[in-house]
Order: sequence, then C-alpha cells, then structure tokens
Amino acid sequence: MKIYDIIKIKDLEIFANHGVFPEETRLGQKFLVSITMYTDTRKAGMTDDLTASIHYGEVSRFVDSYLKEHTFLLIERAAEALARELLLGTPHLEKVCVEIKKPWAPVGLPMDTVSVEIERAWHTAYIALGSNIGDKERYLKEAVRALNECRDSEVVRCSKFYVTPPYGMVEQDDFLNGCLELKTLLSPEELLESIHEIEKNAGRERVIHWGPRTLDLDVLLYDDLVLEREELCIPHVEMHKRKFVLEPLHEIAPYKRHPVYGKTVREMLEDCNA
Ligand code: PH2
Ligand code: MG
Ligand code: MG
Repeated sequence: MKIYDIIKIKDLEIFANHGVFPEETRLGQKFLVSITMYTDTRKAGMTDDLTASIHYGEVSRFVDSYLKEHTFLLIERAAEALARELLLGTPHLEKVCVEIKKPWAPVGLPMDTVSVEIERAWHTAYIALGSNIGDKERYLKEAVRALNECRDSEVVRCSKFYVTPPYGMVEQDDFLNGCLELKTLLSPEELLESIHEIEKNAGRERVIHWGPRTLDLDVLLYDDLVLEREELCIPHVEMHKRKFVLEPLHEIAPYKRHPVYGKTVREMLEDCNA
C-alpha cells in the first residue's frame, strides 16, 4: 500500500448557483468546499521547491472559478465534475477527496449543513490486446490510439506485438498479441464499456466463443482489485495460464504481482507451459 501525504483546503466559501430548485439557480447560495489532496510531499519537504508539490492557492482559485462558471442540479454532480477536473489538471495529484456542504439548503428545518463527500483517484489497469483477422497490426495500433484518446485514460506503456499460435480453438489463423498499461479515471465497469465500444468499432462480431476476431481487448488487472461478477472478472480468470498474455505483460510489468495467486508476472510466465 502506498503512503500518501495530504494537502488540505478546508471550507472554502463560494457563492454559486447549483441546485434542483429554480430559486437556487436564480438567486445562488453559499457552498463550503473542502479538498483533500493525496500526494507525495517528500521532495518538496526536502528541497523547499513548490513545483515539486501542489500549489493550494492555485487549486483554491480553480475551485472557486469552476463552481462559479458551471451550474449543476446536484452537489453530487458538482463534486464529481470538480474531482475529475482536479485529477486531470493537477500535476502530482494521485487521489482527491471533495466535500461540498450547503449550509443554506432549502430544507425548511433547522440543520447545520447538508453535504456530499467523494473520493476519486487515478487507477492502473493492464489490458491485453489480440487480433487474428485482416490487418492485425492496424487493429492493435488503432486500439492503442483509441484507448489513449479518451481524456480519462492515458496509455503509459505498451509492449511489442507478438505473433502467437492460437490457444484453445486451434483451427484458426495465428494471433497478434500485446499488452498495455493504462492510467485511468474510469471505474472497471466504465472501462469494460469503453473497450467494448472500441471492439465494436473494429468490426468485432461475437459469433464463435474463442473464435477468430478482428480485435479482442481484455482487462487483466485493475490496481489490486479482485472483482467477481457475471459480466466482469478481475483479475482475468485465465491470464496466469496463457503465454500469449504473460509474455507481452512481462515485457512491461515483470514484477507486478497477481492479487490472488501472489505470484509476479515473471513467476507466472516461468510456470506457464501453454
Ligand atoms: N484469444 C483467445 C483464444 N485463443 N490464442 C492466442 N494465441 N491469442 C489470443 O489472443 C487468443 C487465443 C480468446 O480470447
Ligand atoms: Mg480474450
Ligand atoms: Mg475478450
């Protein structure tokens, strides 16, 4: 587990126009916004260099203008949009907690504040790529480009592409396989949805299970998450058995450890004979 230091802005007072009721968007009201930023302050702490840390003054001014320039119905939406903008636009920020309080919420009962508080962060996912129909290299390159294009994701590292014999159903053409590391703000479900969209755009048709395909994208790992759902299992249930996955993954993340089996990618590759 990573150790995070914290830089905190508490109860920044902002007059803005968020709310479900027309009076709220018309008249405006007071919001109190707290931002907890998770980062590593060690370098700034040792050198006195502000550029190695996060400038809380700049963040405060950004939060103030962002919440004044936009109008949201829900404080949930305001917090979500603000957390995303902060993570996208603030160097060294790995995780953020955003709390928005509404002391004057039109509830009509005595209360101190109502509020929402959310935590959002950058995640690291590993994705396997495969193709065995048509211009395989073009399908894989296009998938890398498409994954990188979305503002919420960035391709950090990508392996070479490997020609591999078909595993499982063998009466089909050789595959071209690769792996990439993705830095993303998307949840596992959203990531799955976005890779399905990219597969669909590559003309993927789901005809035969394990059959030939223009493009196959599989989420192998997502942080150290273990998720067992009908539509999505993470880690990918077969990854440790497949050389066509482990070989390219080893190229970019040899020491990444499988969160269930406890083995590194290098160990899994050594133990794999498929
Ligand atoms: N994908 C499969 C089944 N078999 N074999 C290779 N070599 N490469 C693949 O990507 C592959 C496979 C199902 O996803
Ligand atoms: Mg697959
Ligand atoms: Mg798949």
